Amino acid sequence: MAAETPVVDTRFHTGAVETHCAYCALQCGMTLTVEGDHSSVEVTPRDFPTNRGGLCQKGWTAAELLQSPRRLTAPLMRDSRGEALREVSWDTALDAVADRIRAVQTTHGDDAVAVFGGGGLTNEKAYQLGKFARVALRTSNIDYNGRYCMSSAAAASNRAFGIDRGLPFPLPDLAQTGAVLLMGGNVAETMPPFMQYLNAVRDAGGSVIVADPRRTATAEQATLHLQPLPGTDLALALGLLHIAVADGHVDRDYITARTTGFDDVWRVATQWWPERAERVTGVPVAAQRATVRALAEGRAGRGAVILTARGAEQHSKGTDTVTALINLGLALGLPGRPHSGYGCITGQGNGQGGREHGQKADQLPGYRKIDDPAAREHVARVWGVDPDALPGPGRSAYELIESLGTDGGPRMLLVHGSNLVVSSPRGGRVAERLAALDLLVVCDLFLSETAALADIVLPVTQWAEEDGTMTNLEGRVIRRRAAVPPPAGVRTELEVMADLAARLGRPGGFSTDPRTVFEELRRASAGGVADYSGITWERIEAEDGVFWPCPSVDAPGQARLFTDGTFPTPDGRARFVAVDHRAAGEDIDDDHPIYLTTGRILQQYQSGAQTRHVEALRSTAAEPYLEIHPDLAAWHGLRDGDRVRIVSRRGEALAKARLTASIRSDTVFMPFHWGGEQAVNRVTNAALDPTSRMPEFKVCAVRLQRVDNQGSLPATEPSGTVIAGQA
Ligand SMILES: Nc1nc2c(c(=O)[nH]1)N[C@H]1C(S)=C(S)[C@@H](COP(=O)(O)OP(=O)(O)OC[C@H]3O[C@@H](n4cnc5c(=O)[nH]c(N)nc54)[C@H](O)[C@@H]3O)O[C@H]1N2
Ligand SMILES: Nc1nc2c(c(=O)[nH]1)N[C@H]1C(S)=C(S)[C@@H](COP(=O)(O)OP(=O)(O)OC[C@H]3O[C@@H](n4cnc5c(=O)[nH]c(N)nc54)[C@H](O)[C@@H]3O)O[C@H]1N2
Ligand code: SF4
Ligand SMILES: [Mo]
Repeated sequence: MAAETPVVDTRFHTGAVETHCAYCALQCGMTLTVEGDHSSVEVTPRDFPTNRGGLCQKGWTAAELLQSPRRLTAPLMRDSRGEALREVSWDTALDAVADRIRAVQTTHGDDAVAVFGGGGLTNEKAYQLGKFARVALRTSNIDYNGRYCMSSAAAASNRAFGIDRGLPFPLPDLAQTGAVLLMGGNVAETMPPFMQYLNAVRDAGGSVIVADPRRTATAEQATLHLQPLPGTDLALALGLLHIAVADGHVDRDYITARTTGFDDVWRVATQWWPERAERVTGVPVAAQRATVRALAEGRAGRGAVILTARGAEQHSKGTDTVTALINLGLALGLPGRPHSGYGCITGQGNGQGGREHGQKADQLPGYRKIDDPAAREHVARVWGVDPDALPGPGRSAYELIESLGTDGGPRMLLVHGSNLVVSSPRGGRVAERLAALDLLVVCDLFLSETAALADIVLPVTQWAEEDGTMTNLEGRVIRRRAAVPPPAGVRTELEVMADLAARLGRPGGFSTDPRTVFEELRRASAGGVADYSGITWERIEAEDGVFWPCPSVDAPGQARLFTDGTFPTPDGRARFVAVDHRAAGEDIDDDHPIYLTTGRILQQYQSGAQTRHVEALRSTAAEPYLEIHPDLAAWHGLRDGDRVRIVSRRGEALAKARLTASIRSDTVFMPFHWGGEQAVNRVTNAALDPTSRMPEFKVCAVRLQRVDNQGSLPATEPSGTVIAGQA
């Protein structure tokens, strides 16, 4: 089966290849040592500025992804739902996809074909996917999983600073600061090598303050742990600003010289006296005061930094929460000072670059807005098309999913780099919408839960099988290098897009060479906020990565933002934006009396589609648990290890109870790395942030039921799916 010879890059480096990890935004530097026949690949950490020789367990074991027997190596197809997927040739699969695109668009219009991308794709693939959607498919309906990730922080940063880059400085600067307030991040599990920078602050006598409803491994190592109720960070931020003003810590000169809008912000914060903030958040007044004092002392010395991660951001008020924290930072005069400012810890490997080059519904390359006529003109010229032919803004990720198969909604979906049936909120509804499609096409490495639902599955190259660039959490553009050839039968997504565009007879030029695509990306991004035009692959290699914005090949990229005292806004000033606290999308009641929050554990990555195939990770984290306070457990008659059903107004999930006094007694926590009945997203709430369209992954109301049946949870992986044609 699948007899054609794949088009593979033959320029594979042999021996030791310097590259970066397969997974998260820290993009730890590692060397892959490849045996001559590519039969074994060894990982060793490199001394790169983000990891300085450190790796987490996922990084150490990442090479297992390259040799997994469960890797997809041939296109799969079925003619009707209910039939098993069978192996087919690339020509059969691509002809079928192109035929259906044509048929669906003829009947239902161009927008009836939709695309869902991913923040793990290289810059080249993300850029090409945005272009493919607008030029080859002519659809406005493209969005991606970054909408679930950093969209709230992105919206807030753009609103305040006119630019959205994860960190405003290289990560090692963080170690030099005097105080860090980390709101809703558990980096000890999500980016372990990051901890060295926080611990350096603490060990030098500075303050590290972590706000999390759980006393996480990160909070354990902090100097102060604030333990707010999920969904109340906005009230906490307002309370902190109130104290900053009342106790005389704000920087009046900075506010006058560099910002606008403080008075409106203060009018709201006057209402948030510390006792009121304590009542809403549960954070004692003394701890609030200590937090503000620590930030003010840090500023007076080496500096102070406010960081947010998903705990504060993944809410229906995530944008306003981040805004309130930026307001606090501006009032203290932090952005632009040495080792100071606001930063968002981005998430996926290319979470930063993935949101700059056009796979977002409202965006064109270079972080341009798709409804800006000048932006359309510029990008259309690079693409060789008429600006009027470019579609306008499309639907955001979850709204796109909700619209699938509805009247006027898309009839066909192409997925590139997301296991969205596991990772989207309100999973039951998501599965229903996917089932209503005429055709679901998934490009993946593995038969993920989403791929298992597809009509056509296309096996694509991964990580160490391809060349390209990624943009890490610092805004540093780095090189991903091909170390091993892909298995026979696998193609790159650049090839898939080129093949489909050719079959559709659509213009624009879709190169299959990542470097050629990067050269085009440079031109397309030139003059945009995220300007990559001065970045070349050679510079990246020579300079340990290049920071954007980088508009000139003759000048360094801008590693540190705002240091000249101005901001990339029309008047050069940062903008305070007045926001007030509001309740979460849903509150507890008699039927659903407990708060549920969700997140990550060390050993698993995202939907688990990759890490559940790595034996060392799978064996140490085989199934989800529900973190629950012993008092709450006693109330439910639950003992450690008992099976428990988590029930919300939308659905239910299964986990094993893990009793721990480290979590608030009104809140339970469950990681989201598993599918089927073990998917916590069957329970979560799809309430969206009105600005960023971020779903509320981090708080909803549930009740718990003890399940009598003990032992392991039922297996949920699609590994049992029998594929016709495979032994
Ligand atoms: N091991 C591992 N590492 C990863 C990933 C992974 O899946 N696994 N994914 C990567 C990606 S894409 C991302 S986005 C990052 C995410 O990195 P993090 O943001 O660090 O990860 P989370 O576990 O989602 O959330 C962090 C913390 O928020 C807390 N929290 C929950 N609700 C609230 C709240 O209302 N307020 C506050 N203040 N805190 C709250 C949770 O208890 C949790 O400890 O991790 C990256 N790294
Ligand atoms: N309850 C809850 N839900 C959440 C979150 C939460 O905190 N709580 N966090 C949200 C966040 S921050 C994120 S980022 C999302 C992530 O959730 P997903 O979007 O599901 O991310 P992954 O599980 O990483 O899925 C990536 C898929 O792409 C495949 N893949 C890897 N590389 C490539 C490639 O180059 N090309 C292609 N085509 N495929 C590739 C992988 O095998 C995998 O199947 O989950 C969100 N969902
Ligand atoms: S912290 Fe992130 S980039 Fe580093 S080894 Fe772990 S998963 Fe890979
Ligand atoms: Mo993420």
